[in-house]
Amino acid sequence: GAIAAMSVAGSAQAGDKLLVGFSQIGSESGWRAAETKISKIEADKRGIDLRISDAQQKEENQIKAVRSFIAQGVDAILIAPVVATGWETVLKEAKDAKIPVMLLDRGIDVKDDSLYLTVVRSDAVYEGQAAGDWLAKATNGKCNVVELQGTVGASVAIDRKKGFDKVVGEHPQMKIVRTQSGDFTRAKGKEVMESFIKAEGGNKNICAMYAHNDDMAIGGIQAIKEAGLKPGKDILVVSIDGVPDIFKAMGEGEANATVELTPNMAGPAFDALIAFKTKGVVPPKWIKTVTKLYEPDSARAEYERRKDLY
Ligand code: GYE
Repeated sequence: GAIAAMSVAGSAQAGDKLLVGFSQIGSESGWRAAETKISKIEADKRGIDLRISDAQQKEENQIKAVRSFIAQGVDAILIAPVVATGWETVLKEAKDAKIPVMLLDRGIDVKDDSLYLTVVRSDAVYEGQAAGDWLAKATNGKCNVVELQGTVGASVAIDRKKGFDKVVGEHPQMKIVRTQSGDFTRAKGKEVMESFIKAEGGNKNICAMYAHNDDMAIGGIQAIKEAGLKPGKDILVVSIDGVPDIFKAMGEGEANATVELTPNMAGPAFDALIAFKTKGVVPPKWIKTVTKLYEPDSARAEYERRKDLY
């Protein structure tokens, strides 16, 4: 409340700190690990006491964590929602306890959007579209694509598919020949890509691999290599996140483009929370972060810029 807000303004006294609980999804990707790391740094910068709970990819664990944060009487709750549905009940509990909830990096489907204060996330439909536009341009709109989808039911997987599908729909000779979830992990990305290559008997019918995140792309690159093919050449590689390892792969000619989104979602959330608590400023419902596509020309420099941050 008001006392906590004062400490944020600078009159630091033990016990006055804002206490924030963060239900994090897990550590499925390099992007996720970076987000967790940066959340701690951003909390420290603002004198916020941040408690992070790792849900290991399970919504039921997130619901338990939220209930535990409510019981602890935290000043606010951050949730990176693993899937979009199933949040109404627990968010109602937080609302009844007058604890503001802020969503990070993924959206949710709820009828009543007063169940959360704001969501800080990028535009994932745009990301899918940017990846698709890049590929359409690189292939003159003629390409058979295999798609590695993110976690089933995650807003980012749904949206990154939607954006990409839109571009495919605009190009009669662009087609998604196979699509499956690789759950945003390297290991599953590799497994799924192996099965795609096997099913297609090599790369005859595959022009490109589109992965909903870089980690799955990196797993997929490994599968392409093990099949005796050249990633980035025999099969083009386009993905989303902008983690150091994909810039490395691009520098080595094994990946062709990545669509970067910032892993600093907590910083803007904390700023909005402080403004809300101290001045009653109601944030916009969606705090949109910036997205940018990178190609191999800048890969080495971009790798250097990021390698210590992640
Ligand atoms: O792109 C992926 C992670 O929700 C934006 O989740 C996030 C996504 C990110 O596992 O790597």
